[in-house]
Amino acid sequence: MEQVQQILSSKSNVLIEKENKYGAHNYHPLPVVLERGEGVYVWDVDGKKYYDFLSAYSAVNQGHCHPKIVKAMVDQAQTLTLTSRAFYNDKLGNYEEFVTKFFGFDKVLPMNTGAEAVETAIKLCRKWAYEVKGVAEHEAQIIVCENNFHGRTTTIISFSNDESARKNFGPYTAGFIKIEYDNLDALEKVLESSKNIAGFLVEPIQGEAGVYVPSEGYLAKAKALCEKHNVLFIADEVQTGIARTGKLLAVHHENVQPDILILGKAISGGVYPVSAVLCNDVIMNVIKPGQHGSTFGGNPVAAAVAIAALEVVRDENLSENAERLGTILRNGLNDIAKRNNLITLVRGKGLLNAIVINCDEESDLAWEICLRFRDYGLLAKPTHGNKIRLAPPLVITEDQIKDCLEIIEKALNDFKS
Ligand code: IF1
Repeated sequence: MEQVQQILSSKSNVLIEKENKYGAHNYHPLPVVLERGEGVYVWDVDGKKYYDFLSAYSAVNQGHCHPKIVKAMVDQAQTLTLTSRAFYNDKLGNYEEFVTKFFGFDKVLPMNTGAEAVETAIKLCRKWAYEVKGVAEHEAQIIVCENNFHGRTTTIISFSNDESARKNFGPYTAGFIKIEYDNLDALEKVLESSKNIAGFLVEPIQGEAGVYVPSEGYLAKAKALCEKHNVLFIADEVQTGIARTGKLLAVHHENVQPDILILGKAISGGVYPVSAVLCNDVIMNVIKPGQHGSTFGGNPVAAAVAIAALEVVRDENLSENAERLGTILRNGLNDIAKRNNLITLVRGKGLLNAIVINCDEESDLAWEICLRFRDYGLLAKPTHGNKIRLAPPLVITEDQIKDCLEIIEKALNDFKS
């Protein structure tokens, strides 16, 4: 390691110290303090420019501060922000029509965060099991996958197997059966073992687990198995959805239409918390007035923002861009891997990718590499120790990807033994 690591400015240090002193220590951010964003770029408090290769965990697929989305938000914020659902507002119905037609479902239930949308899907699934499928009260089971990530609520962490997400937050919510991801035999076995299975909740690509892409055909076959057993196939596309993987939804790679679709993050382009649960009437109609809701869910700002954000995805062909540039990125990374044995594996789909670094999960090498990426003008973060997620905004261009590949290779070369 010949280069001297970038020294943080005193301005950055003061702000980092403030977060450290006054904020809960529930995160360990990369030391960089951002103050502005535009498209694929963010700038720190000293004016240094970076490529954003995290995209706020795939929330800013449309690029930072997309003018059309920001305008929709500002215009609506100056007109009417919140009514609660005690009254109707003039934006919600239009958004509900737009989003259901966009994704091909009868109805939508609007929420704010990804975890809330997952909770909503779980509640819908259980209620459907009791009221439509005919499962005996309190007996419904939902199948989930090992190494899942669906959010941070008490129920959701109840079926996580990440110790740091779970430990000492019990007692946990019952009613979940965990099986190996990407294992159809395990799924079939559980489906055949009980009449009480209500749903199968799955990420089409496991993000937190390090961008783990399942075998080809897994999602389509899992959907078929669920159909055979009258079990709801619930796709958590909070991270994989909205063009990130090269299709509007990751399940579209296998022509699957889930029974329940969970969306968040990029449905607002990252400007405002918006999430959504979509399904058809036979499921959605089990929820009646007073049985579920949220003060902010479906508010006029969220509705205006989400329409604009989805229009950008469609009008700027972001799925196609993610597909094409994802291939260029992975090819480039695989070329680097041939020259530098620090990369042991490149994986991903569209612009949701990860490189696996040649070290064990406890090593801090991936963190050190991310610090070096930062020094050279690219921001990314390690996940599960030795993997680095590479997920730029989908508006990135081919020239910019090539520029980024040079940065990545230059940084990795500093660590070559
Ligand atoms: C954090 C990861 C990403 C998600 C899926 C639901 C949610 C998420 C598939 C909940 C959220 C986040 C949250 C973020 C880190 C992050 C993440 F590294 F943990 F896996 F994106 F890559 N379903 N994912 O990925 O959505 O309630 O947060 O809106 O800091 O915890 P939320």
